[in-house]
Amino acid sequence: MTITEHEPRTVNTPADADPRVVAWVDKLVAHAQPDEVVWCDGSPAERRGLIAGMVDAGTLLPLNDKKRPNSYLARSNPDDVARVEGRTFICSAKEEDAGPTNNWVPPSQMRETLDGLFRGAMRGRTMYVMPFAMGPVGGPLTRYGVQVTDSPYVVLSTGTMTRMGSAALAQIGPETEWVKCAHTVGAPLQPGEQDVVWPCNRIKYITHFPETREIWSYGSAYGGNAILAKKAFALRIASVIGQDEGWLAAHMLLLKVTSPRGEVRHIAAGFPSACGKTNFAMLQPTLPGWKVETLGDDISWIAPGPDGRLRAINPEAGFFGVAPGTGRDTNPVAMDTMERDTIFTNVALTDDGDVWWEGQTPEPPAHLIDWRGRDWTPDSDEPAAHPNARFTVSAAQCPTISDDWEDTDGVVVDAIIFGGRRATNVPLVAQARSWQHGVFMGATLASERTAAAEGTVGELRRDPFAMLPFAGLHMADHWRKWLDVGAAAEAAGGAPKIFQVNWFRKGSDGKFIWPGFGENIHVLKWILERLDGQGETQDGPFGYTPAEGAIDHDRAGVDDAAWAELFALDKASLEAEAADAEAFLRGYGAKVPVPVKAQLAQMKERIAELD
Ligand code: GTP
Ligand code: SPV
Ligand code: MN
Repeated sequence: MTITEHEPRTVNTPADADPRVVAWVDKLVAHAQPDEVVWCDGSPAERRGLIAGMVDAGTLLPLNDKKRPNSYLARSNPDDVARVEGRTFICSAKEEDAGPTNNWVPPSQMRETLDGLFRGAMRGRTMYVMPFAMGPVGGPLTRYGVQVTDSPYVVLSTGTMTRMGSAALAQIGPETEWVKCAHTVGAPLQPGEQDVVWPCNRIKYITHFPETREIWSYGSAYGGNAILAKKAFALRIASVIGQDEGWLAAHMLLLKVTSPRGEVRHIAAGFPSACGKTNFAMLQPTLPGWKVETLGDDISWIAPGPDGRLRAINPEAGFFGVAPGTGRDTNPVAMDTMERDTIFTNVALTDDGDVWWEGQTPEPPAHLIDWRGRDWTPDSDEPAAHPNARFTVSAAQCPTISDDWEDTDGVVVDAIIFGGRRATNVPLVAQARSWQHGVFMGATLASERTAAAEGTVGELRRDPFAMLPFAGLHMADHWRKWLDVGAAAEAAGGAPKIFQVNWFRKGSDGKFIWPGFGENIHVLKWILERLDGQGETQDGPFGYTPAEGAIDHDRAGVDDAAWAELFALDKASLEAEAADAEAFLRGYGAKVPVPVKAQLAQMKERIAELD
């Protein structure tokens, strides 16, 4: 790297910043050549200043303050609307450590590429330096990172999604391991050049160096591409740290459920992107006496506690939730959470200065400005909001936030659930026969593609542990770690029980059979019964499913015929399912753990037994 002479106009390096952090930032400043450097303190005043600047620049549009106080709309460049999995790289020293599911480029080659891209990339812009904590500041499971970025939108988002600022910086001492996150939108400004509202670059690189705990992101300002604390750190790099240290980074929501009898259980659930994590985390039970509270909606770090039992924290501090499909009738808690102090991205604007998206109300307004800033009416051919439009809001604002969501030791995990979008084959709910069977369920998880990433929506793909785009290592090593961590927890007195759910099975009319959302409490209730060794079951290819009468489906508005459809087993399709799982596992080669292969053999035997 050639370091050119470069003096930014102003730099406000805090006196207490760890010299290693300062040295890393200085090097980046010399290379990317920003006009100014701002170390973020995370204060409300700083946030207000950033917002004012972005309103001036046209990046944020203030919403009607009477309808939605302190809230703003951002419209991204139409080329920058979701995570770019094809442009995401794991640059481990050895290719086999990235495994077959990741794009791999030798680290030296990628460093050379990034070196070229970052050179002068921040000219004409401000570089923000954001120290942040993943987890409550000072907690034993909490980790630290520092992200530099030239996007004030990313600063605002990171300030909501993490504990960002001086308190985090104060935790980074000479012995602290911290993750280096370098981000630029890749759009330097010439002197006097007018900026655009959403600077980005058509060239995009989201790159990870697992061994050195580094993330380098170029060209995008959207979501997981740019808020590096989230998927890049809390899942990709954290899965590697967990591999080394014996804990699990999981793409899982975390909730607390309380039964009418006052039993409290904590549940982590892993569903792929846009498959219902936020909704499940905020479930409003339709059954009286039941209560669900939210600890997290996307990521859980699961680690053995001092007693050997598995405990989890939500490393994040906010929600970056899918807007379309979120309405008063489906997720009133999310609607309440975003009543104020929320940043909306790529939703539609109403004539009275509020936001709208498909599914918010049954009838669309007669006129809107769509996510691209164009006039829209119900006759328009395209949706008013982008399908991956999102809201960014502090978790503390959620009315169902659980009082233990910031417990530094985490909460004991009683059950783990996997789920995906499956129109066929997969039953509404099944319990794994064992931890190993549960790991098999997670490893072979599949889902129909959604708009949260590029690719053809609706196409089925295997998404092991809902981590396909988020594992920073060989996926089979991740499964091995799950087997080991579970075995250790069992030896220490009990691992969580594992379940699989599918809210998305479709009938012959092409509609979802199960009403979902608040009615999912029926499934949670059965899961809690199973944790107590109650709740009648029958055994089958997917494990234990509820026996006839074990779930009062009539109360959920599902008649006997529809209920049977939710659990129907079609031998030919299940044989095809197992063959597909087998081919999928073969793709992972010799690293596939023997217990996972053994579970597949068992599944095939159970399918063969069907009539
Ligand atoms: P990411 O933030 O991308 O990780 O998504 P997520 O897993 O948090 O998904 P989210 O809860 O935002 O839901 C995505 C979509 O699934 C929305 O359109 C929801 O309305 C829909 N959805 C969620 N839960 C259910 C359910 O129980 N039944 C049905 N039919 N749809 C659901
Ligand atoms: C997901 O795709 O799972 C998200 C959105 O939560 S992003 O943060 O962009 O990855
Ligand atoms: Mn979500």
